[in-house]
Amino acid sequence: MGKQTRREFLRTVGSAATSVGILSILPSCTAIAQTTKAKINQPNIIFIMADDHASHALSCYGSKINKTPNLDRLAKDGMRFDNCFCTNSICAPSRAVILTGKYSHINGVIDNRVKFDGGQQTFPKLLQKAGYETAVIGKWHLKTNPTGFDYWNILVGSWGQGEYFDPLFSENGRKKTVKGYVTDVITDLCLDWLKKRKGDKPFCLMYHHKAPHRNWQPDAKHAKMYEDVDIPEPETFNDDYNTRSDAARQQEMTIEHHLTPGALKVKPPKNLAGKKLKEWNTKGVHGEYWSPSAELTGEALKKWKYQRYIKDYLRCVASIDDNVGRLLDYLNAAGLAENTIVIYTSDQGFYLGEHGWFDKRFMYEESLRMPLLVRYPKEIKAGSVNDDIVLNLDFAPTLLDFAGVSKPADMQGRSFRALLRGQAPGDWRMSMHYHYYEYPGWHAVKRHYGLRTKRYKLIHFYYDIDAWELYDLQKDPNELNNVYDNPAYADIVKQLKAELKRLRKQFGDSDELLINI
Ligand SMILES: [Ca+2]
Repeated sequence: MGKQTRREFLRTVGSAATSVGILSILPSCTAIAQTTKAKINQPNIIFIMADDHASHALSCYGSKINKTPNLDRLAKDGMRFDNCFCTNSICAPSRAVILTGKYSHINGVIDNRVKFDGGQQTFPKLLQKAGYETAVIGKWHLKTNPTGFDYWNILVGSWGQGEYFDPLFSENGRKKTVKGYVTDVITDLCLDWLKKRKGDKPFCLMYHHKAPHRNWQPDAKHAKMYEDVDIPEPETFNDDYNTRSDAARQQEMTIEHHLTPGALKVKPPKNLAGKKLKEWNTKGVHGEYWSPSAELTGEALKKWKYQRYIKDYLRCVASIDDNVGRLLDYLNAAGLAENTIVIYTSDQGFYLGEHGWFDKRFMYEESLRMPLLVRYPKEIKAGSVNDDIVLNLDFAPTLLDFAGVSKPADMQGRSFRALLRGQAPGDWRMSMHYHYYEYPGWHAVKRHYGLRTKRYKLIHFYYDIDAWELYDLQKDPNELNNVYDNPAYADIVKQLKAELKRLRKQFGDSDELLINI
């Protein structure tokens, strides 16, 4: 490779990426100068977030295993983002990034064990100052009470995860059990709040589902969906991790070995019940499993577990789809659809059997990618698609931009309002930085950080390992072939490492933090 500037290099490595997977059919955005800011109209905002809903379980993203007609309405009437990524693929950290517009090592929530410092700056607080009425209803999961909201009603049972049936809420600090199925209940509470609002302030409602988080309990309405069919297994279901580092081999999130009895919702055989459940409940050890019947072992048992898992996951998604449909119908009926930005996303992606896994955490595509659909008829062309790299880090500055609030200097994301208008700025990012910390911990995914461009992904696993991986997403969209040690990629590795170093410096991440966090 000859001498290139950094941006030239990133353009080169990004230019071929539109042939990756579903991106091959998408138009690429033309970079044009940003237009003059529109006259300030403060639109309403409804920010819908699911928990663990992978983009490949939405039909508007080309799902091969389910249909989501109501969520697809948002894609049909708005914009679908195909390269929206999270900066740390796990629940509480992603939520903290969204609220603050800052990386985990800056906002403090590096993993699910840390309490969120609600005293810090968040975008709902800034919206309040700008005249918005704000509310959060549903899953919060940040271990401290919400701040910056005029009204909050959050799930507090099961350590903040909430229950699927008759969930326990805290309404502005008052605990109350609400009868019903959690996805219906959260939607009912949102509709009640919308209907009872008084005054003429613009509003921002954060409508946060628990589903489809484990343990994937469907409601009666969807309990028999997929009963008579087999859900196809993904292409990489039997990945042998042959070219990877030990991080992939030493995790504990396989369908085959690590789905717990609680997650599968099966009872162990009588003679094993006491021993197994005691181990799982008291130690978090879930390394021993039993067959649903004496005949199922090995591959047959893995297949059975996958069907058991994925069907309940998709049934939970179906309920979200129905309920988002109810909300969209209400917005139409109330005349709110035109001046309300509706966003649908998930705190991160999820493995739906890819690489033999469930759960998230790794920087590989299925958990790195977030679904992101945005509808706002006043500025977004119906049915549009964007493949620029946007991040959960950008949500706060984007929403502030719509509210006419300048981005605070310490906020690390960038508004993608111009992308929503179909006008990609010429200097939009060509790469993103990722960092996962929760190790040692649940599912044993080793600490790692990395860089993703449109074509390449470079990952460094560290802590009790020192291993690099490189994937050429153009040639290897399923990330099965680690080419880090392939001499043909030596130049690419060098340049990607330089870019990774630049981004880590820009965002205040450092080797010192790797040791001290
Ligand atoms: Ca999650």
